[in-house]
Amino acid sequence: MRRSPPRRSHYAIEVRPEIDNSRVSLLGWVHEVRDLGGIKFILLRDVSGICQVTIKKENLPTETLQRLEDLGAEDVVHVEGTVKNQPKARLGVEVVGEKIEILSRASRPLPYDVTGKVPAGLDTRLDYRVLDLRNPENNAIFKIADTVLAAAREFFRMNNFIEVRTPRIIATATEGGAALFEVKYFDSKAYLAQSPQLYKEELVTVFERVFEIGPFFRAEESHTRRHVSEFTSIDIEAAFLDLYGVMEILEKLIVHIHKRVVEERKKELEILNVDLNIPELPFPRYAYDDMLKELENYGMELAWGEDFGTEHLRILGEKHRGYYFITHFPTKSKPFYIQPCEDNPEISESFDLMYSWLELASGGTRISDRKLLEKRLLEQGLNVKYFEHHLKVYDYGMPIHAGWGLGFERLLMVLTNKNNIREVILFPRDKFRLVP
Ligand code: AMO
Repeated sequence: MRRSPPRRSHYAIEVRPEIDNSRVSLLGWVHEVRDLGGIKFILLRDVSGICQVTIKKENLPTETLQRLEDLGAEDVVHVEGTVKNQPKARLGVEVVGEKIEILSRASRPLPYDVTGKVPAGLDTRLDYRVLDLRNPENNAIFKIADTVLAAAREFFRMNNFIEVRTPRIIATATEGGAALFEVKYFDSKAYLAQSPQLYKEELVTVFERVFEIGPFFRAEESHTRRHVSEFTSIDIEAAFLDLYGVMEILEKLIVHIHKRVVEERKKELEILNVDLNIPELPFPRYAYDDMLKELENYGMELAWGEDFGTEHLRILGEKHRGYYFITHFPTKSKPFYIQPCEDNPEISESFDLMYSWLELASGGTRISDRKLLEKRLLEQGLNVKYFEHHLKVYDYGMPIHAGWGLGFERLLMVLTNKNNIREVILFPRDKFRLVP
């Protein structure tokens, strides 16, 4: 019969001066171990943090002593002992261990130093990601990520959005054919979804306000610090709103997320050395044309209609440090489903949300008229036949609607002050990385 796992009485973070003299039972990993003559100093790490355990060898039976001699980093241990205030210890407290049990041994030598004392490049870190994530700084990112997702869901519920799940295996591209992953689908072929775009639009005819949080796929050829092949998108779509309505929802969501992260993840922000301020509402809004003029002032010409390249965004980001919107992009630079402005169809009811030079989200008012949508598909060289199923929905009562897609990992980069998107993805995927 298998022995039941030992019981934990406290997490490492709960070992505080207030519980001086209490008996505790701890479970976790050996973060570091030092041998100072008669005493073993162990930094014991669990999901909550790290606490110091000291074990006087003289108190231990010979058998335990022998097993303890080669205790090493990342061994899994169970410690029982008494909390003692200790001014010399980190956090002013330690556990005087009376019993220690080694539950699992890690191999020696480990290929990677979890404490971060031996610096490693990002590629090496990602090769040993599970070890890398045990470093408190790296796992702090994902505790913040957890809060961001919960805060987003909470915000959407408060604003009458319904969470939906749309297919990942699809028949037609929506965001441009180039970045599409093809998959063998029984005897034919299919694609991995680049976004929930057409489905979320169709669903506003049922639920009025929908949101989806999930992975999407782009066969990104360019190897940049902000693109990966699999990313998480936070998407909304809402009936009876235009771009301004959904921009307001987006900026309020960002503020709500900031508030929750500041409230719930103080320790993690400290570990990451991030001083997070709650941004002020409303976020500044600039038209695409204004941005072209700004670039011109910096001596950077960009032909009207062209999308901003990294070099342009870097310049704009120098001046605009926080969150801001760029609105009214040229229609030809945006996907077919974006509504052209009535008074000037060359310009569209579109926007991007930026943070400094980084694009975080894009969205806009959608075309809600079938004829216009067909025209736009043709203008973009797409085959109307492939969109027949989608176009039919427009015959069943399609209200004016708008929405956006927010790159979850890009937002995390901002919140955790990381400049490579791979740092904020547990197991990133790009052209050069498919394992681990
Ligand atoms: P777009 O293609 O601009 O718009 O994507 C929306 C947001 O998703 C993030 N993103 C990515 N993040 C990491 N790696 C990638 N390869 C990647 N591609 C996109 C970005 C981007 O701003 N359907 C529309 C949205 C809408 O209009 O509702 C769309 O997909 O943060």
